[in-house]
Amino acid sequence: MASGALSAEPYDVWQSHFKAKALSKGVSKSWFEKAMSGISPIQRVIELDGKQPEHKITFSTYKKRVISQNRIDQGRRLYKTHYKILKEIEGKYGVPPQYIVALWGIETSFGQNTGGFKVIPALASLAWDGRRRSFFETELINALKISEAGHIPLEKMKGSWAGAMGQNQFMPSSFLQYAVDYNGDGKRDIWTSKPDIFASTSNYLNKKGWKHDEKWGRQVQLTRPISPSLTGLKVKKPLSFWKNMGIKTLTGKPLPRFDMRGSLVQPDGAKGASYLVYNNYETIMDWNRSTYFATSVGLLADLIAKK
Ligand SMILES: [Ca+2]
Repeated sequence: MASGALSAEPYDVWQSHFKAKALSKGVSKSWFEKAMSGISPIQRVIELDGKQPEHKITFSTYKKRVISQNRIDQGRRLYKTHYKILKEIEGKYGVPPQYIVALWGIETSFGQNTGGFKVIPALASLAWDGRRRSFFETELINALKISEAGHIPLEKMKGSWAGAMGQNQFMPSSFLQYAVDYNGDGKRDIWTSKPDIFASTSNYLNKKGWKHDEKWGRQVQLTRPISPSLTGLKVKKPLSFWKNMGIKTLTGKPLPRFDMRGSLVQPDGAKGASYLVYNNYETIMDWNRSTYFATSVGLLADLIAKK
């Protein structure tokens, strides 16, 4: 048994119970036997799942790490390289290219770091281990369906230790709901096809409510202190309200007079940077429920699109 594992049940016993579930959800017997043959729990995956969360770093430190100059430069280059297809995809899903490139950069360094774990054995390890069994069993059934449908060969179906797949790190459930075969070859290939990767990310954001004519938010300047009770995503106020509270743009200009509501986010508290964020920010948080993540995607997107 892998060290640190929670499961009291031998792997084979779990797999035979799981097989009945997977077959009842529509995975064929022959595919299950092919895809699940020879799997034994991956110790590294169990270890990573059991790791205590790291001491929380500040947003300021996180931001330096995630929005490095190298990443900005690469993002700008790739934005130009793929601009035509990204604009075409924007026409269909309404998400501007810079956001797609920023998410791609932050998730996998533009596809250079997609995770080296085979998705099905990794998910099987997590499902057997049992810390979040029902979640991982569902994701494993979804992964079996995706592979059975032929979107990607088993040996190329790779992702993070926790099952986030391909260049945009979709969990199998997100893949089934949002992945798109944009290049029309019959496969939804988020591992190697740029059109499929970009369109899948765009489709996800579109379905989660992306507003084409709005930005994500912006860094702002506070000209006087604001009560902590007014900060955070639960408080949504019209821009005129924030203007009256003394909030200006970073360069000291008045906030635009759009009829929009926003929230004031201070990832490092009142002493750190302040951001006024809109609807699209919360759409990014549907992707990853972290203000660090969402703010960085927005900032990187702005830097990538900057002329
Ligand atoms: Ca395709």
